Amino acid sequence: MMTQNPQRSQSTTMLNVAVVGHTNTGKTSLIRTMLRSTEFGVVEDAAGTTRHVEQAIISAGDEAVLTLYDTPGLEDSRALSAHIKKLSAKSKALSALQILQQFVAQATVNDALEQEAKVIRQVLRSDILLYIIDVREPFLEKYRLELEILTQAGKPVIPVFNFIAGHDSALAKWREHLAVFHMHATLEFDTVAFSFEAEKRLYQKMQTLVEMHYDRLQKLIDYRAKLWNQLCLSGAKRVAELVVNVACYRESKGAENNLLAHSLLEDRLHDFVRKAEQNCLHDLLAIFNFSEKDVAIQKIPVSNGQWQLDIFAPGILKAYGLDVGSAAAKGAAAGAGIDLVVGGMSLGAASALGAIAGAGWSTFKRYGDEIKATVRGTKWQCADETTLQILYLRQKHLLKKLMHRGHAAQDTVHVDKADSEKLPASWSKLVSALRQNPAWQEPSAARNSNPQYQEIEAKLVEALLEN
Ligand SMILES: Nc1nc2c(ncn2[C@@H]2O[C@H](COP(=O)(O)OP(=O)(O)OP(=O)(O)O)[C@@H](O)[C@H]2O)c(=O)[nH]1
Ligand SMILES: [Mg+2]
Repeated sequence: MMTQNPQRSQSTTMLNVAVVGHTNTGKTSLIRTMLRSTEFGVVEDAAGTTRHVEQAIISAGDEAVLTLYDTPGLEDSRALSAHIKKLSAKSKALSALQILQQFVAQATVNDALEQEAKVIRQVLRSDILLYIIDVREPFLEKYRLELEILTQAGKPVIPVFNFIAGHDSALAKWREHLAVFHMHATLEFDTVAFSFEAEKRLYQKMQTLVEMHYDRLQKLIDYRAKLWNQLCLSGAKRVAELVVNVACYRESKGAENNLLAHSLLEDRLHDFVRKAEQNCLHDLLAIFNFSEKDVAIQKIPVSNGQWQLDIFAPGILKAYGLDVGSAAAKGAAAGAGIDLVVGGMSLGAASALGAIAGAGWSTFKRYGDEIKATVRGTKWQCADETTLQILYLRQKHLLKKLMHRGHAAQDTVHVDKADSEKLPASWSKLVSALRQNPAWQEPSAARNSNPQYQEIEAKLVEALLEN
């Protein structure tokens, strides 16, 4: 719980935050990532994309805490600076702030500096400025002029370094230049590579710069942290549900052993697995607020709501670093994703027969279906080990990507490549327990309150969220 600070009188009004900077530095992108929405504004790799000031509210639950103002990028800093210098030469009695006020008051529509006037107007109305920097750019004269003008407004400024991935030395240089402007409280916030920590630090910087809003910002930080944890947990639970859904799937295969019947069963199983994975993908995107539309925009390797690399495609085992020479991969069902077994998966044919011979009532109750199946010669068909492994690894990878993907990202998510994802330590045990409980395939009150099920789900979720 947050603690009230009696020493500070706290503001009850909204905090107004202007996002400013040179054109094409990622201002709109930053706001998208902060809002976790791709709906806000227009993002484009071109100067002058944002033409008007646009606003978005950030709330802690139903309490609105701050308004973010997206502003057009500053383009002609040189002309702006020259114009402002001319104004101050004319009105020597005016303070630096009054000069800016005069500039805004005099600016007209179709003025050459109309865009710049919109920015400065918003700067003057705001409590705090986020100055977005593309660190790949050298510290040119135009940036120095921009900073001079912005600081003239007398508002606290948080320089935000964008495009930082792989640009350490450029970042260090920018720090040095900003120090000359007494700006030390800088922030690294890559708008395409989201990290909750960076978001938290941004609000913490605001807290130190505008103490009046300290408590409400703290409320916001706590709220966002809770929300973030819930989001990650929901994502992991959804993937666990997929693993359960597919691992518990089984279909009895009649005694008739013709090829046609076999291939129909195979198709059914494939369809089932594909659909299950597709539903999970859809839900994960929704949980992290990436819409179906974003799938196209964000170039996730999915088309028509399906993974581009089919789960049963040749080569997928290798892509996931799974042992291609393994028995499962070499067996009759290689690439088919099918385990064809007589009796229960866990028991195997031999032990199932053994169980019939010496089974007590409790064994029969538990494995009865398998035993009866064995007697009747029924075979069960289930998704094989490798299919389950790929499902898990692929979704774990996607989950991680979505957790760290800013809503400004427009590059391709490579989820089809092997990464460093690993199976949970107790994977085989978990899977075999699931296979023995086909009734768990769909959610039910009985399943969800079953301690063994709960333990399996918890282990899957924990493994999915660990780094
Ligand atoms: N790689 C990378 N690209 C980014 C990042 N931030 C923004 N971009 C890209 O940079 C371009 C400009 O982003 P915008 O958010 O439109 O920039 P802006 O500052 O709002 O631009 P104007 O409105 O024109 O002033 C887009 O193509 C973004 O996808 C980043 O952190 N990394
Ligand atoms: Mg913009």
